[in-house]
Amino acid sequence: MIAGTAGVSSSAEPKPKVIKILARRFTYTPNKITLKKGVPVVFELQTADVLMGFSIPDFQTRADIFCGSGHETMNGTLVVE
Ligand SMILES: [Cu+2]
Repeated sequence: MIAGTAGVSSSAEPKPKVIKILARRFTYTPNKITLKKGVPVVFELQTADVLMGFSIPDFQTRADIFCGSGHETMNGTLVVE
């Protein structure tokens, strides 16, 4: 019933920008991400080898999983402009 969506405006809310991040021991790709202030984002995380922890302190996002020796050097930069 596609006609049922006719009244929905696609510009009412900004569509979340999907950011794909690939993690592997001991790097993130990309490891620098630039976002625009006010634009919602969805982080899509994928791991190439082992389970990983992920944390963005400023977003109060954190999942701790120790992935091995070298874990401490796994980091990247998130820029909001
Ligand atoms: Cu790690």
